[in-house]
Amino acid sequence: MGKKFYITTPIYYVNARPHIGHAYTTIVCDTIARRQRMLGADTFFLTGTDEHGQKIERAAQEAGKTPQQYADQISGEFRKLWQRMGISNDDFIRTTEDRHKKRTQELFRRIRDNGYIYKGKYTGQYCVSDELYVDGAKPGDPCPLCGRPTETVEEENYFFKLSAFQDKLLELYANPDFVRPETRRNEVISFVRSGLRDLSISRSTFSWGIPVPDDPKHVIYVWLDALANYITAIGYGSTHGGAQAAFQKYWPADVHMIGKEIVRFHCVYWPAFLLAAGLPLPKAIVAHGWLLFEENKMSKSRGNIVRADTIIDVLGNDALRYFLLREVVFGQDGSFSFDALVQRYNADLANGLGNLASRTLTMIGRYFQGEIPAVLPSANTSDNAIAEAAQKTISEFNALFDQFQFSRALEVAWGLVGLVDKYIVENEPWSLGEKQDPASRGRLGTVLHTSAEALRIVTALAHPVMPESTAKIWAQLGLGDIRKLDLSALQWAQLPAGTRLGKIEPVFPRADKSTVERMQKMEEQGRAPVVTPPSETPAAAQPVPSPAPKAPASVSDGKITIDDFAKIELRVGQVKAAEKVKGADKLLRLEVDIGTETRQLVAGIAEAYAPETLIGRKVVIVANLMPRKLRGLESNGMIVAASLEGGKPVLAGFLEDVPVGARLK
Ligand code: ME8
Repeated sequence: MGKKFYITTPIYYVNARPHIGHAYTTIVCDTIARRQRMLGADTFFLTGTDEHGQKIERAAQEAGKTPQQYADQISGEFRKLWQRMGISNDDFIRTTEDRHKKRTQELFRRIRDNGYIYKGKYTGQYCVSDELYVDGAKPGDPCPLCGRPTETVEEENYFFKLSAFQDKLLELYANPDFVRPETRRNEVISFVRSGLRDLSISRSTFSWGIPVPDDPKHVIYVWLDALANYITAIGYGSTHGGAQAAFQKYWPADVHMIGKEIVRFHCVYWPAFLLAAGLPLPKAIVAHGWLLFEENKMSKSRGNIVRADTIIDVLGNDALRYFLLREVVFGQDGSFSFDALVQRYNADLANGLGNLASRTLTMIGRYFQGEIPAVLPSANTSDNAIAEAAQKTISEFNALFDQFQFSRALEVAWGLVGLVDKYIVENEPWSLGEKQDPASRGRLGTVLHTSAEALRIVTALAHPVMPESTAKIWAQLGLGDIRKLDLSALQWAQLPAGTRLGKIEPVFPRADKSTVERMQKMEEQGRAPVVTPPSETPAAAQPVPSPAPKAPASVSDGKITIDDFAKIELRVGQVKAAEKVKGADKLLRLEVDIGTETRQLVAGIAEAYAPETLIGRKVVIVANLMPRKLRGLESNGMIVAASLEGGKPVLAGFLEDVPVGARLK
């Protein structure tokens, strides 16, 4: 066997039901794990739930349940969702499992035996929401991570000699791959440089946790308990031979994937615990940004969550996976919106890959009775250009993917889809198909073979991202089970002529206008009814996936026609009233006169503009946007602003005076 690959997600707290923020991390890891398996690595992918601590104990109390009952319920929801989403995790660890408790105690013992634990008294501030000791804070101070008020804790605790590891940790960060991306690495370095105090690693004023070995009045600090999952799940501390072998094989982890808010725990505490225990360190800790919804981090406490079920019910698993990897620039925050999801789905999947598959395969069906035709040796430069572009796509895609640049990698692969679309339009196979002379037949075969080969390559590359639909396209290409593909050997000119196509069916039916509204309604109602995904609706009800090769399809290279633009109604409006939206730092509620009526709009510009400065100001608004609810307020249109990376939005305006209601065109 070649190399091994071990990847983990954070283990999620069971105080809240899963949302697409959790799904994002899990999908990213699933995609990486699938790709590693296809490259031949002996892969282990771990996820699970974090079930101890004061935060969970309190959430259970509020729900009128015991912590165990509560944890069982929510952990079950996570597991069920991952199954539904086809997540390929090799194990699911719960910190309330016996195996985890015993092995975590073993880790505690080992650190203690190595002389890094002592008893002391902690008096200070604690944030229950982040389960964080806030060093140096005074009563009433907010938590530096979440901003909530901290609580004063005064108790006898066990302390970990974190201060002993300051220099060693700084040496570790010298390796640029250890903490990624760079911004997070710098953040960690400056935190550690500012000085490390010893860390309390037990609590003694509540009991929902793993007892400290030989002193059961204390429970182990929930972050030590939680971080230990990465080694307990694969057998650390077990006396069982099989488990020990698994630990030897898979540890250290190749990637701990996390959200940026838990960098400190993973990049400072965790390596220090491992160093103290004399264990090898993970190879990389990779932190991604947040998924935002309605301008804020999606989280249960803000109440602005979107559940994965809603999207899966309506557009399917692969649409969600593709959207999150393509739309969010990995490492940065990314906004989620149903509009953007449906737009991407239609542009890249229905009209992009789906249309390429359906037109290529339909023509092979029609002109070659469903058998991949042979390529004739040709001096035609357009064929060679596709071959070269495809080879280049493979190497660029792989390099970008390995650097966690998923969005760029997909952009590159879809660039090939665009090129092949253009190639088909230029070579007009539908005209060649009408001629019977041998030269036209030969040329037709070459064009369709070339298109099918490029389709095969994009499908193979996209498989880890969209396992379900690419498996379908692969089978339609007559290539059998895509899971048997060795991705490391993928290259141009591997499609055998004479391959019989499978049954051709649309893979990404177009999402119609009502799709956004349907998903919004499902979220508003809170509980998503299961509706049939478009791919499973009866054939008669399905939108036709443009199989008609007679007319050249429009080339989707990101350009729109003047008619497309005309659909957007941009108007001059004047702000009549403006106020902050309660509980949302970035939102303003505006009343805007657009000539024919005064509209209510909710805009994410509160950090850039004080409400009173906007009164009377002329702005540009998108007047025919479907209404949507933000923070319970209906927003009827969108204000146009330049959006600056890392900066504040700047409103569009006019140098000359313009009448209210004037249309921009
Ligand atoms: O922190 N955008 O658990 P948690 C992107 N139990 N990712 C998000 C997200 C969002 N809006 N919301 C959540 C914990 N996540 C601890 C971890 S690990 C030893 C213990 C993802 O339930 C992201 O990966 O609060 C984030 O780090 C994680 O869920 C936090 O999950």
